[in-house]
Amino acid sequence: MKRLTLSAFFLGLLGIGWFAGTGIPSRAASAGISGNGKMRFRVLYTASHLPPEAQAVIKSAHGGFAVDRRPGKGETYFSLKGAGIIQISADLKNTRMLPTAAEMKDTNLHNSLLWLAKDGTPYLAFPGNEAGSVFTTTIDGHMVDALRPPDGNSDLGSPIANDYFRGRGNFIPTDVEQLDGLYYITTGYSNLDFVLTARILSTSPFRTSWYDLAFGGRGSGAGQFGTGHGITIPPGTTRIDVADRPNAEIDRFTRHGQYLSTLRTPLGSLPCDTYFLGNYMVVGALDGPDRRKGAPIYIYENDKLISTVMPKEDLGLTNFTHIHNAVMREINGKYYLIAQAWNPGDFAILEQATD
Ligand SMILES: [Ca+2]
Ligand SMILES: [Ca+2]
Repeated sequence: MKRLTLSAFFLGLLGIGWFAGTGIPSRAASAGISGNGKMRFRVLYTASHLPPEAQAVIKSAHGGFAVDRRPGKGETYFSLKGAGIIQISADLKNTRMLPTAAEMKDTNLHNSLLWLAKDGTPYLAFPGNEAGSVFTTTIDGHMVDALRPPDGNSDLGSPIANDYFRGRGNFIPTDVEQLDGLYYITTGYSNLDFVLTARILSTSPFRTSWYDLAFGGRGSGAGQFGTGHGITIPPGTTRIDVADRPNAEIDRFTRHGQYLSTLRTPLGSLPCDTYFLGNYMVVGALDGPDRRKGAPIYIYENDKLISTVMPKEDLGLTNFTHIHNAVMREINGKYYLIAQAWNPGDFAILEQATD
C-alpha cells in the first residue's frame, strides 16, 4: 500500500515535470486550493506562461507588478533583469516582451508603477535599486527619464537626508509612487531609509528634479522604518502606505509626510508592498510567521485580514519560499492574483476558486 502511494506520488511529480517541459501554458500544476472564505485561489498559470526570454532569467526575479487600471485596459507590467519589461494581457492569456533600453534591461528593477499624467498619458516608473536611478518609460517601454541620485546640493527637505547625500551615501530606490506630479520613493535598502520625493517638472520633454520633502527614517518609532520596502497610494486617495518589512507594519502618512497610523500584519510576517483593489488590500510577504510553510499572500478587506494564501504549502508552487510582490485583478466578477517569488525567483497567476 505504502509503495503504491509513493509510486503514485513520484509518477505525479514526473507528470508535472513533463507538463512544465512542454512550454505549453501549464494549467493547474497542482489541484490544490489555498486561502479562506470567498478569497480562495488555485493555480491558473506558472512561469511557463512567460515569454522564453523571461523564463530564462525568472530565477533572479526581484521586482513587482503595475496594473493599468484605466477602463478597458487591465494590462500588467513588470521587469526581469536580463530580459526587460514584460506585459501580461488584460485577459491574462498572453504575455510579451516590450523593447527595453539596455540601461534598464540589464539591471534589477525592484518594483513597477503605472501612473497617469494630467493629460491622461500613461507612464511606467521603475526603481532601479542596483543602478541608483528611478526610470520612467512610456507605456510601450520607451525610456524617457532616469532620476539620478541626489548630488548633495539639492535640498531634500530634511537635514538628515541632505547630510546623507552630502556624505556620498548611496541612493537605493526600492519602490516608487506618484501623486499630482510628485514621485515618492522608498529607499529601504540604504541606511537612509527615508521616503524621498522628486517633482516631475514636465513630460514633454520629460524632466524630473529632487524636491524638498522627505520623511520616515530608520528606527522603531512611529512613522519610522526597519526597512521601508514598498510604497503605494490607494487609488482615489492621497494616503501614502509604506510597507515596513521587518517590523510587520504598514505605516500610513499624508501626502505631506505626516504620520497617520500603522496597520500591523501578522507577527513575524515580512510585508513587501501593498496593492489595492476596491475594498481589498493585497500584501505579498517575503516570509510568514511559520518559515517552513513558504510565504503568504495576505488579503485584507477594509483593513481586516480575511484570507491567507499559501502558494508553496497548499498549491505545490515549490519555489514560493519568499514572495516579493502580488497584485489582484478582477475579470468578469472573478478575482486573480499575480505573484512573483524571490530567491529563487518564480511567477504564477492564481484564479479564485468559486466552486
Ligand atoms: Ca514602522
Ligand atoms: Ca507599490
